[in-house]
Amino acid sequence: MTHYTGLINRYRNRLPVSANTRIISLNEGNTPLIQLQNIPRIIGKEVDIYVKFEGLNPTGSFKDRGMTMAVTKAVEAGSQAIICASTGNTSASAAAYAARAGIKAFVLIPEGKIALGKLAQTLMYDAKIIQISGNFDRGMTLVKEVADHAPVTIVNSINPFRIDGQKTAAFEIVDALGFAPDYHCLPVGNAGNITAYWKGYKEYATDRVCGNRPVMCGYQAAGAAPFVLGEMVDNPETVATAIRIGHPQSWDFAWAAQRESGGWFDKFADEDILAAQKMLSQYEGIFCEPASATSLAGAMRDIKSGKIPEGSKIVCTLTGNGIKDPEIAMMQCADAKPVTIDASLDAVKRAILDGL
Ligand code: AN7
Repeated sequence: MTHYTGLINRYRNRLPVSANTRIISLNEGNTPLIQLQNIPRIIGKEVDIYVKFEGLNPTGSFKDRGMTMAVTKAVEAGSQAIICASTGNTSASAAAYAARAGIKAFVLIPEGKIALGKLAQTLMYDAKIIQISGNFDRGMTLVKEVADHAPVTIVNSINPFRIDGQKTAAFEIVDALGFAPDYHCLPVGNAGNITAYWKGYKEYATDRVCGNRPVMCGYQAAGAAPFVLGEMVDNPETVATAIRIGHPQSWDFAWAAQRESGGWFDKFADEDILAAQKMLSQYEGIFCEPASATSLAGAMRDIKSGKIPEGSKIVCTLTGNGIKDPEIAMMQCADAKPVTIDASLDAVKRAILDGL
């Protein structure tokens, strides 16, 4: 048994690094693929649903896969600073990997629209946080402009090394199952991740590591659903702040993934997203952030309708950890406040009897 040292070392022969490259890693990747046991029964269909729990990466989201590559290559090129626009997770990840590398991270975030945990961790990693009175899309535009005028490397997913790192999630799924799933469901915001998964699955299929490729199903929040509407959205709104994005950068790549895989895009009301997040916590013991639950909301709807037929093997990516957004969780559980009792044996006994 060798010590796991991150996805670049694991998939080195499929990534653009050399023997001399200094790898900037926090041992990201190698996340669990967990088969759901109760939800298929609840929805009453014979399907195998697996979740790829990316919330167990070092900073709590899938962004770490792309960031280990992007920061490794930035450092290799001699960069002293990285920059990104973010709805929260990219900024947290960039900040952590910059800290690890000993370089500076500048992050542009929409003021008041970042989940509390993401802000807290980004502060702790000591990034230079620049809040803007505008949304992610505006931040992305500014980042692209400023990179022409300042010595900073962009680490948003327009950086192709991000996509290379993130494609390893598809490798891990195939390596774990021995085949690619029939359907791969994931939330879509800036559309880097759907691009990366499709790249990974195609690469493995081309090299005959697996014989099949999944149908790619991209799910969005109803208020931020440019792929469902077929056009950019200027004022995206959703409770799932991670995917509050109206002008996705990987527009053409995501459409190619949909077309080539025979897949589709769909959208979900905030209530449906939050209901899926609660179900996953309550019935499976898996706490993801709201945006991540969009993948399960989509899978459940399409399984129930038969669009995804019985007998299918389905993987849902859970992109981020629920602990990142404690305010949404407390809001969801507002009616389930803890009971407060006397610190006596009798009172505890009564509380247990009441709760059984
Ligand atoms: C939990 O952090 O864009 O479609 O700036 O944090 O690849 O953008 C986050 C995106 C899904 C969407 N789930 O992925 C950012 C950012 C979570 C996310 C997405 C994000 P992409």
